[in-house]
Order: sequence, then C-alpha cells, then structure tokens
Amino acid sequence: MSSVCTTIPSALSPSGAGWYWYLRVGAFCQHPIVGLQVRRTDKVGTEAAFHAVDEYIAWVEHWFAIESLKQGKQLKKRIFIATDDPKVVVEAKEKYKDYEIFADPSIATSAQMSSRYSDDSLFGVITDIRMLSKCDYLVCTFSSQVCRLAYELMQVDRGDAASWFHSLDDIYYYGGQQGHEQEVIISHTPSNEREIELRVGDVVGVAGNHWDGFSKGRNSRTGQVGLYPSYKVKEKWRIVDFPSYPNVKV
Ligand SMILES: Nc1nc2c(ncn2[C@@H]2O[C@H](COP(=O)(O)OP(=O)(O)OP(=O)(O)O)[C@@H](O)[C@H]2O)c(=O)[nH]1
Ligand SMILES: [Mg+2]
Repeated sequence: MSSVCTTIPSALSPSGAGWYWYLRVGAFCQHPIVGLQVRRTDKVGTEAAFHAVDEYIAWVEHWFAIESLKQGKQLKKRIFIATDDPKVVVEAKEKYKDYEIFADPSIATSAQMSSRYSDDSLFGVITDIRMLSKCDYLVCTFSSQVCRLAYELMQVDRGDAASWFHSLDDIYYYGGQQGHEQEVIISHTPSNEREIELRVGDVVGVAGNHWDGFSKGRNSRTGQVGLYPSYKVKEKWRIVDFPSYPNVKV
C-alpha cells in the first residue's frame, strides 16, 4: 500500500512485526487526509441504504474547502478509502483525477462475502479501521460498526474528535448503549401527520437524524413517534461521577 510512509519496511505485511508496530504508531506521511469508509455488499438494502461515491466526495470537497481557508493555502486533496467493495476504489480513481487516492484493492477484495472469513481479510479490516482512525476527518456511514470503531479509536488518539466526521446515515451510537435522549427547548406544533408535537421540557428518545433539518424520535410524554425539527431539542446528558481515588498516590 502506498499510503504509508515509505520508511516503514513491509509495514502492512501481517506476518511481519512491522504490521503490529504500524498499527500502534503508523500514520500517513502527508496530512491532511480524509478517510472514507464505503460499506457495501451484505449491508446495502438490509441494514442500510446505498450511498454513491459522489455523496462521500461532496463532503470531502466541503472539508477541504474549509480546511484550505483555515490554513490559508490550497490543500492537495488526499483521501484514504476503506471498503468491502473493490469497485468503489476503481470508480473513485476514474472520476476524481485531481485527488491523491490511497486504498488497498487486495484488502477490499478479501473483504467481500466469499473471502471475508479468512485471516487475510481479518488483518485487512483491522488495518483499514486503524488507518481510518489516523485520518484527519472521516466520511462514512455510522450504520457500520467498522466506521464507528475507527471514530472511537480517533477519540482515544485525539481526546475529542466530535467534529471530525460526517456520517451519511446514522448518528453515533454505541451498540447496546442506554437510550439516547434529548430535551425539548422550543415547542413544536406538527405541520403534517409525519411530525410530532413537542412541549418545552419534553424528553424525546432520538432514533436518527434525517439530515434535512428533522430528526425522528419518540416523545416519552405522549408516546408519539415521528419527525421534529432537530434544532428544537438539546442533548439530555447523563452526568455521572467518576471515582477519583483520592487515596492513591501518583
Ligand atoms: N477491509 C474492510 N472490510 C470491511 C469494511 N467494511 C466491512 N468490511 C467487512 O465486513 C465485515 C462486517 O462484518 P459484520 O459481522 O457484519 O460486522 P459488524 O460489526 O456488523 O459491521 P457492520 O456490518 O459494518 O456494521 C467485516 O468484518 C469485514 O470483513 C472495510 O471498510 N474494510
Ligand atoms: Mg454487520
């Protein structure tokens, strides 16, 4: 794979110690780089909707435009693609000639349904997840655990990566987490039968952001399920005390 520093010898060979070293500290030589995870095969039409490569790139364009302004210079557009569909890499390379695109087609090939349960494929997905986590920004679908895990690792590395991603579908969740609740700050009168009523102080269990200004959820006061304007609620944080172990000397 050409995406890693050339000074790392055989870094991505699963048999070599370099691979483990790479997973711990390895990174892209040149930044910034945006990571795309394009989840296809078994996921599409069962657990998630299809999203075209162009949809991901629209957000990459957006990110580089803002980042170029912030840095005061035109940045080279670099992306790393992780996917279970090698056609995605071919399409991206054909369409986006002005991009520098890093991807390992052999990893994507091994991730397909027929070869997924092999050691090579396992090494491949671990590598992809780690590399995604080392990118400066992620564009992916949070319906996939693969991307959510990359984002979680990003959090470990950076402290707070909350604004370092764009999900084309789900909002972030941790599988098995407690209900995600929001508190109403502005009342809402439904303007059609798909929307629900909100009163200030109501608690809504959010099921997802529809990325058109509306979220879907359940109002725990009325039991109604439906759409509401996302800006009319705020997060209802559960704040817990962490033990501070005052007796432990450091
Ligand atoms: N290399 C690679 N493999 C992937 C990628 N996305 C999905 N896969 C493959 O797809 C598998 C997903 O397996 P599942 O058992 O469905 O795992 P899951 O935790 O439900 O993950 P999602 O279905 O993505 O939410 C992974 O184990 C990989 O084999 C990717 O971006 N890169
Ligand atoms: Mg799955």
